[in-house]
Amino acid sequence: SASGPSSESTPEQTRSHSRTGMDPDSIRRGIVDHLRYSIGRPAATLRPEHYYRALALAVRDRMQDNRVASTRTSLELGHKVVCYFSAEFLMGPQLGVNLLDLGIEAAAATALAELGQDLDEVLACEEEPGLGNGGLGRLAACYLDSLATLERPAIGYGIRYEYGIFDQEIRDGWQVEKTDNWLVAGNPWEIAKPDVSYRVGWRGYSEHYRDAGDVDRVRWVPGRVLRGVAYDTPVQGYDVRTCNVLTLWSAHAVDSFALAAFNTGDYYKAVEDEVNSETVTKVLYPNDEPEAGKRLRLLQQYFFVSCSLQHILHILDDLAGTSVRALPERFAVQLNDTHPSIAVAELMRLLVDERRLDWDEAWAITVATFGYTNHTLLPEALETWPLAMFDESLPRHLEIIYEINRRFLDEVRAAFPGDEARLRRMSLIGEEGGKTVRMAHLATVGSHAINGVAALHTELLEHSVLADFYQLWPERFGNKTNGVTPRRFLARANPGLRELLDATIGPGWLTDLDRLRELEPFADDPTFQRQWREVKRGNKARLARYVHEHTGIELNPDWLFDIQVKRIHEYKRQHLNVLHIVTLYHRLKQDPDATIAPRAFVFGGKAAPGYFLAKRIIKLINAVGERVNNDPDVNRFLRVAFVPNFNVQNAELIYPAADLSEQISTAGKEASGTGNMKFMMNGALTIGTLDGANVEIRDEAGPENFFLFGRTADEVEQIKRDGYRPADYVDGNPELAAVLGLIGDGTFTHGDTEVLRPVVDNLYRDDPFLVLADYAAYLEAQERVSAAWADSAGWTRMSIYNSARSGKFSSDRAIAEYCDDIWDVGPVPVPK
Ligand code: Z16
Repeated sequence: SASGPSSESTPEQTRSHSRTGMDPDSIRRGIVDHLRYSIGRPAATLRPEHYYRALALAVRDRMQDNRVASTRTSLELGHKVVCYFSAEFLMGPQLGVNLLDLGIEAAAATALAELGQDLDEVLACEEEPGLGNGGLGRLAACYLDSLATLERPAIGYGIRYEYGIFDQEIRDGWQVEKTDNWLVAGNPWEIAKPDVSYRVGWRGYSEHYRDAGDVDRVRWVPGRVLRGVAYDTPVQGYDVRTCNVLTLWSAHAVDSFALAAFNTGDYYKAVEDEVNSETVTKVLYPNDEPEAGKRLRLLQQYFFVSCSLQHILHILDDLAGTSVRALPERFAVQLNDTHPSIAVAELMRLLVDERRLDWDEAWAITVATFGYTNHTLLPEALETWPLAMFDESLPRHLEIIYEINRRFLDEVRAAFPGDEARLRRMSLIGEEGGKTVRMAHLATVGSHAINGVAALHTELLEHSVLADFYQLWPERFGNKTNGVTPRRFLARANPGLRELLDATIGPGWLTDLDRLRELEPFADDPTFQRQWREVKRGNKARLARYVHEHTGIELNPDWLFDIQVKRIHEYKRQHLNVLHIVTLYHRLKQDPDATIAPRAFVFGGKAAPGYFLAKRIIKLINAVGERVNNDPDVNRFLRVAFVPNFNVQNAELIYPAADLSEQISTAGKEASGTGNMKFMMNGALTIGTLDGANVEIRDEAGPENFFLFGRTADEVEQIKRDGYRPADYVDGNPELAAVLGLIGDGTFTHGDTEVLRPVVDNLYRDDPFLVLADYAAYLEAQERVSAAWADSAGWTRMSIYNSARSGKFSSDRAIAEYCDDIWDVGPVPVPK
């Protein structure tokens, strides 16, 4: 029934709608009901975390109404559904954004107040689902938000890790990892679907047989079988009825009754199987760039991909009269990096072995269904699997990959006759140093659309890593510059700015971020400038409180806040930032009369537990910080804080507090970056290289509102080709020599000359990411920053321009492009 008045609703609907009303009274009743029926504790023992759970459940009920309406609309009307396959979804806290999306922040605050509770205190009780490492996982979460807000039917498919990304503690300046037991207190957002369950095999062998029609066929006889169970989390769009879903799969043993039939009475064997099976979804691998060859990781990938594809085919079967041949008309499947790329072989197996389609038809369906997004050019990050291990785990899939490869290489041979070197380069099987399966090649060959995540990245992809494929199929390649959701990273994270924007240009900007351009006429208005600075100062004071509480370090909100938060990685060059700090320290110590514009340097980020140098870089930051913060000669001008456990929750405090955003990766190494966009929206200026999306950020903001420095990607390659000798840069720069000397001589480590030695030695001898080659240019750019900061009105104007021109970096723009160019999915309004 249509969008008519409530008189059209059935009695059940009327009742359910009044139970899930959006006014403070209904919400209060929802909370009280859940306190009683879902939580069930004596009133006297209720604490804020119980109110959190009760409110979350009441909010989930309201989203569930929208979810039911959304599914009904898209299934009945036969719309195409986007399926986003990702091994990571870094969703972050859910309550705040869900209240925003439903338009019930004020109503919920009122309802809680009537129950004697404070909304902020209740919000702080949420344990965030950290089911991702960094950019890629958070991008997937932003895209789910935009898909729902743009009213596109979509399902996110992934893994329900029992342990997400580890919690980071800092002890004596070192990173210590703690397991992230995020499910202990229960997860009010998910709905277990024990009836949505699929079997997933592995190991075993494949065999030929003749089917009833006497046709020769192949089937896989797995040696082991697992069971995947779906857990659904609703994903509400902003100010719309559309509510999509994130389906995460959890691994279990197959039905123990079935097992008992073969192995009578072996109860303990069944329990042991359950324990072994559950390890598949036990823990997220904590590397933001993959660690080669871990069998369990391959199994995780195959497990969630197989469950998801079986689920999709099952939905298709349930649509009366819809043949599996209609798959690409009804579903678009996007592969978020190579992690889910085994889907290409699995879909072929399902179509050819199980649905008995012929190869050519199955292949056409497969290629029309998949799109592949590449997120990295770093050669060590391109996933490959040792052939022997792959064969043992997924023997039938390897056969299918060989057949895909045979036909593919024929196509290459026809297009480039006699080019044996090209065939070797393009093969799905790598031959160098032991045979491997090349997952990026599988994803590319199996997709009708391949994209990079920023203009520069796509350009480099087309001319380096995937150049041969680009030459074969140029029309399949395209760019989709990343974006981030303004709902979480502006409206939620920066309530002061949200209010100022609403008051200045009206509320439309939140779903049409280009409208922030309407701020430009106010950029030099003294009243508006004063309001802008007040908002920023409030955000800096809020972060300073958080930093003090978590580190004991005091930061002055009147200082320039210079912030670098992201995973710790050599290519991101946190150590270049530290070289700048030590340079300032050195200058202040050398000249007692020197003064500089005071700055607070804030760092945050996790190092992969096995990444030796990244962990030393964390120690370096903390060691320099300890010395700087406690030395009265310098702590009047400099402070350094490392925020422990950078995650989505504290990110929301950090981005809005930045004056300066550090985006200083070696050009050509950061595929896009998305933190850079979050800073820009919140009015930070960027100091950065021409890398990833920085290039487009500078284009949008205007070069006069961006502090550019450093070698270009081409220059980086040239320097490496010519034989880079970092020591030459030290010999030619006495200040740099002194700075490295201070780090190596124990100045920051109570006389210990060993702790930081690996960092210094690596820079001096090897410096794979050209830290020393860019050092002088970086210092010069930082001097431009200090000069600009001295002119407060000028800085404020630049800050306003950065926000005003950040519209392109909304994930709404990115998702609209994916929908138009790759998925062919339009809006499906769900009647209110
Ligand atoms: C990841 O977060 C990224 C790339 C990758 O191969 C694996 C992981 Cl887990 C990041 C890129 O490093 C970053 O530049 C980009 O902005 C982000 O993916 C989203 O595209």
